[in-house]
Amino acid sequence: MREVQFDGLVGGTHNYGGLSAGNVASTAHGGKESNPRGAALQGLDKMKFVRDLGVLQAVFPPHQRPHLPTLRALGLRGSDEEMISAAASGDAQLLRLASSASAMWTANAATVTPSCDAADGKTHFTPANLSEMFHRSIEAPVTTRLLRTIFAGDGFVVHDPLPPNQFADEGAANHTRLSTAKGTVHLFAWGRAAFGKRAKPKHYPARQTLEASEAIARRHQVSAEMARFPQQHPGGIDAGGFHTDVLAVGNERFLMLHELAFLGKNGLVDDLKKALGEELAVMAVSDAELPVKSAIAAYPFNSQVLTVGDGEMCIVAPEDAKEDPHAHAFLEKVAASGGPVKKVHYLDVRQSMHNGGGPACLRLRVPLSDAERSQVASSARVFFDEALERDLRAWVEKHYRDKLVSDDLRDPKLARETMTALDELTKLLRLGNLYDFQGVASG
Ligand code: SUG
Repeated sequence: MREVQFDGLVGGTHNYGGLSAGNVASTAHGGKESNPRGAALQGLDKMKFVRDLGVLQAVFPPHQRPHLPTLRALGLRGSDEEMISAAASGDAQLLRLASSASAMWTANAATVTPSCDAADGKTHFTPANLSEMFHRSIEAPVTTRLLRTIFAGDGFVVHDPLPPNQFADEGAANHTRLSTAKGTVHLFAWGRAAFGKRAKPKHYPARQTLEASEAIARRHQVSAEMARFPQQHPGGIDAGGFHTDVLAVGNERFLMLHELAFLGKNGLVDDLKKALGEELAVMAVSDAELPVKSAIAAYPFNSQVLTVGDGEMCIVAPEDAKEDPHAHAFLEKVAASGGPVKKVHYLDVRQSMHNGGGPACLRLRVPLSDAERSQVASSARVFFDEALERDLRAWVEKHYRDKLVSDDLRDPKLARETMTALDELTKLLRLGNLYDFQGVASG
């Protein structure tokens, strides 16, 4: 088994819409100018960096934005241009909701269970319904279609997204797989219980429900011995830790976490040590050492922890974490601790960070065996080799704007530009028709 990092290509409408309550970067940057081309190139630079570490890297395409079928579903009528103009009336909220490039954060695309952990021996995917945030909920149908196109072989099961609301699901951002010689544990974390009384945050929304996490473990056939359902700390969510991966990250025999990542952290760590043995290396940090404010602003936990050879690991962190003294000191301490992580690399993904998405948000981890990987490669050109990198850079340079403010979303030419770009991209990636504007029916 080797893990493939599936990064989301940033979409041509990447903008700061201020759409995600509880995500402090999204709120703080709402209305500011964005740079879609710069954002897409930062994403490609990260993919190249990760590939050059010897890690398998692949891409998912962006979604169609503005999403005209959504505008139509919300009662707008007429030509594309007329709908865009109607959606832009007033404070243009409908247009912003339909225009977010949020599918770039593929950690929220799905939860993935490797075939070695599922009772039926298949790789399971549940596309996230993202039902807590309207602008994200509209990603689910295209994500499902995309996963079914890419993972079409017999060894894969792509489920339907869970039903919404009480089964609100945010995908792999709340899921962590840990594994040692002694065993494997899946942490299916959640922020609120839809039924029954549990602690909840006071200020910000808790997005994922316990019921959703339990349903995923069941449909993915993860045994009760392997599954754990820790709760995100309500205080962590209220500080801006809307997803688990904002305050914790794990990989194989390594876990690093902030004290406000999970409720009952100490009990959880004890339980993990029991299940996984002394091989498990845990780096937990207190709020006194790394204030949660720094963790939220600089995203040291929203890093990729990558196995780069012979069990050795490195961390790919956002550059912001180098600039924050607390976050920097903590990451460097992790690398010097004698544990599996030997080095921290800092990359600039600020265009994404300003919407609350660090390196970990930008990728979906898909562990695949050689045989499973060959089933993927035969149907689509998604593996990020040098030739694909060259083609994608040229594609971005050709189609993307380098400046976008809220008012630009009103420009019907922008919608056309993105459709032209995506039409070309589906050919380049050999994905066939994927989008509604290509004649594929919604739903
Ligand atoms: O869902 N931001 C995303 C960021 C997702 C981060 N993902 C992980 N932590 N895995 C979100 O809040 C902001 C869009 C805007 O405001 O324009 C946004 O959707």
